[in-house]
Amino acid sequence: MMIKERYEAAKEAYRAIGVDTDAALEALAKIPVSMHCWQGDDVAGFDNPGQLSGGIQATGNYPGKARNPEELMADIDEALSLIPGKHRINLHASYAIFEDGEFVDRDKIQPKHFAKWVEFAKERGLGIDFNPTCFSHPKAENATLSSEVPEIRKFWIDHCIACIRISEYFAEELGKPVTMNIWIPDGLKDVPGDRTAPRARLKDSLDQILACGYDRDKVLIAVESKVFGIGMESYTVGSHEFYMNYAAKNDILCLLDNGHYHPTEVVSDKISSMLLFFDKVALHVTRPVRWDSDHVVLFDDETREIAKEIVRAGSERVLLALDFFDASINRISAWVVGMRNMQKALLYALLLPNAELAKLQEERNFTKLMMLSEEMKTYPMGDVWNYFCEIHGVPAKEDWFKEIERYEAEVLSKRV
Ligand code: RNT
Ligand code: ZN
Repeated sequence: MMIKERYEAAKEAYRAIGVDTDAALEALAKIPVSMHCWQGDDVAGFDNPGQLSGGIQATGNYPGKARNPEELMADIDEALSLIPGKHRINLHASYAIFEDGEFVDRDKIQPKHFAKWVEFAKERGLGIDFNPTCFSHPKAENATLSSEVPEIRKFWIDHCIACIRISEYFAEELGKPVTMNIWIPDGLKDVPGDRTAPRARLKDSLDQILACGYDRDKVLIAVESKVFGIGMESYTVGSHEFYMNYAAKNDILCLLDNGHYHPTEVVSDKISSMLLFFDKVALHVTRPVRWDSDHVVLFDDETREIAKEIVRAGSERVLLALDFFDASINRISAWVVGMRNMQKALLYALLLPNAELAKLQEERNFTKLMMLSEEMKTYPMGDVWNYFCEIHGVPAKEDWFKEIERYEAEVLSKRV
C-alpha cells in the first residue's frame, strides 16, 4: 500500500473516535521547533578555542563534527532537509562569526558578527532564537552574573546587554520575535557559607540587564534554572524558585529544561501551573539519563506528556526548543532523530481524543480514561506521520537515513 492509501485508512480509524487527522496535520505544520545549533559541534562555538565549561559536558568522539561556520551551516541544512515543516534555529553568542584575524570579546559583540546567520536564516525562511554564552570563557571560571568580583559581573552584564541588541537585530531583520534565554552555570561544589549573597547579586545583574531598554514585542527574555551542574553539585545560584519568582515579578519568561529538575520531578506537570500565571512558557526539551546528560530526545513517555500539555494549552503559548548534545553518534542523525521525535510526540498528542479524555476525567470515569488512553497507543499514528513527511517533501519512515550515510561517506568522513 502506498503512503497515501495507508493515510486514508488511518484517517478512517481516527475518525471513528472523533479525531480529525487532516486538522492534526495542519496544526503540526504550524508548530515550529527551535533547533539548537550546538548539537553540530559539541557546544564548541567559534569564538574561543578553550574547553567546554560550566558543568555541562558533551561525551563521545564520533568523527565529523563541524569545525567552522561553513561546516556547521552545511550540517544544519542537511538536518533540516530531513525534518518536515518550517522551524527556527537557536544560536549561542559563542557562534559569532568574525572577519579573518578579528577577535571581539563577548562584552563587545555586535549584530554584524551575526550577519551571516541572518543571511542563512533569511534564505531558508527560518526564525532565530538566541542565548548569551556565560560559559567556556576565561572570565567564567568561577562565576558570571553572580560573581563577587565587580569587573567580572560587569563583563557578563555587558555581554547579556550586547546579546539583547543582537536579538533585536534578528527580530528586525527576520520580522519575527526572538526568544533570548539566559542560562548561567554559577554554583558551588560544596556546602555554601552564604546562599543569599550570590543570589542577590544575580538579581541585581538581571535588573541591570532588563533596564537597558529593549522592545518587549521583539525580544522575549527567558531565564533558565538548574538543579546542579558537574562540579556544582551542592548549590546553583539560578535555582527554579529564584527564576520563577524573578520572571513573574519582572514579566519575563521562565524557561523549563526537563533535564534540570530532580529525577522524579517532571516538566510535563509544571506547564499547566506556569500557564495559569504566565502568558507563555519556554521549554528546552532534552533527555536526562540519571543526570542532566542531554541525550537525544526520544519518542518516550515524558516527551509525549510534554507534547500533550503543549497541544492542550495551545501551542502558541509554548516556545519550544530542543537542547541536547551527543558526540557519540552521527551528530546530524542526532538532530534529525530528536527533531522528528519531538514532532511525532506533538502529532501523537494532536491525534488524541483530548476533549473526550478531559470529559472522562470530569466524570471521574477513570476506568474508561485509562482504557482509551492505552488503546490510543496502538492507533496507526505512523501512517499519519509518514503522510506528513510526504506532503512536506522529506523522506518518510527510516528512509531518511540513507542520506545520512551518504553525507557521512562523502562529507563528514573527509573532516580529518
Ligand atoms: C545547560 C543548559 C543550557 C545549555 C545550552 C548550551 O545545562 O541546559 O541551556 O545546555 O544553552
Ligand atoms: Zn537547557
